[in-house]
Amino acid sequence: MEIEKDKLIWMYRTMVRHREFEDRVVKEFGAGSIPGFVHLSQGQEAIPAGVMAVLKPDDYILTHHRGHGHLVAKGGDTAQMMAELYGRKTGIMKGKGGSMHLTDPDVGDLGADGIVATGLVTATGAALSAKMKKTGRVVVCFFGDGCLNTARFHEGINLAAIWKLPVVYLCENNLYAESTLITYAMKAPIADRVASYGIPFVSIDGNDVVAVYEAANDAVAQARKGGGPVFIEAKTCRWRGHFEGDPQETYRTKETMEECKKTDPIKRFGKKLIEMGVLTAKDLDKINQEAVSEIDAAVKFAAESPWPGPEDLLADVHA
Ligand SMILES: Cc1ncc(C[n+]2csc(CCOP(=O)(O)OP(=O)(O)O)c2C)c(N)n1
Ligand SMILES: [Mg+2]
Repeated sequence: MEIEKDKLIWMYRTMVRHREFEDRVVKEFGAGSIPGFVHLSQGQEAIPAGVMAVLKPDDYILTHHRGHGHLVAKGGDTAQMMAELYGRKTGIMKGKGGSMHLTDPDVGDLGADGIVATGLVTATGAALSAKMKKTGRVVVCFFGDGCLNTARFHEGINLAAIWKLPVVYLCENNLYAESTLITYAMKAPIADRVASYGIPFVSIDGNDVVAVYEAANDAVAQARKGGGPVFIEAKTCRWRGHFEGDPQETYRTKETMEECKKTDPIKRFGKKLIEMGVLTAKDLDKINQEAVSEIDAAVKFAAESPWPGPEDLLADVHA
């Protein structure tokens, strides 16, 4: 499949911005500037970049606790996102949601959720609304392998399948749910489980942004033309602990983690772009530098922003 040059460059830049945002979060969290829990997705950058390169601005996504990259790729403002992680009033959710609940309906991100697998039912609802209102929108639901054994997985996908809703289920299979290896939690292959819902299943290398783009392109096209849901398994690797501070040594070895880092989707795609003659090494450096400047500015904005005041306590609270 031929992918336009601008799109290839956009995907590279998006992965780099995602990585830079999170690398900086590691530092700021370590320095004590970011409160609460933080879950990072370094190593998984090809998935949001490849999918979002296919979606239209008003298509919807649902994400999860590891959702920084999805919002970066969907068009979220990194300064407001960083301010949200800092818990500041200027944050994308006025400092009340934090890292696990980044949501920005203005760019079509209907929300992340700290409750595992919530997005699977919300996405089905969003897709039902798109179908009933004939908006032509497609919904992509990002979720982890840890959601495969929840009731919401069954309820969400089954309903979308029988009603032929315009939704793509994108399983980011990084092999772990916290410390639990997928082979411990699940006996049947994912493909068999999906087959029981009667919808198409495709499994791809989720660290290859072009493979992600191509799979998403086919799935979104099928959903948009009324063909119903598609399930994509994107195999990937979580570079850091389940949460920042997770020591990991009780459930995976140093060697496993080293192996995992060999799959760097950004290095791999950068090399490919140079080979294809799309960009030079100098161009890649420039993109990296621009991302560093963007995130520097985001951190400065967050650090200088005010905290919410007592007057904000009951605002946006509904009874
Ligand atoms: C309903 C529910 N059960 C348990 C948890 C605790 N928990 C948080 S993340 C997580 C694992 C999620 O794994 P996965 O879906 O594979 O996503 P990943 O963290 O690998 O990105 C669990 C069990 C939770 N947040 N919500
Ligand atoms: Mg997982």
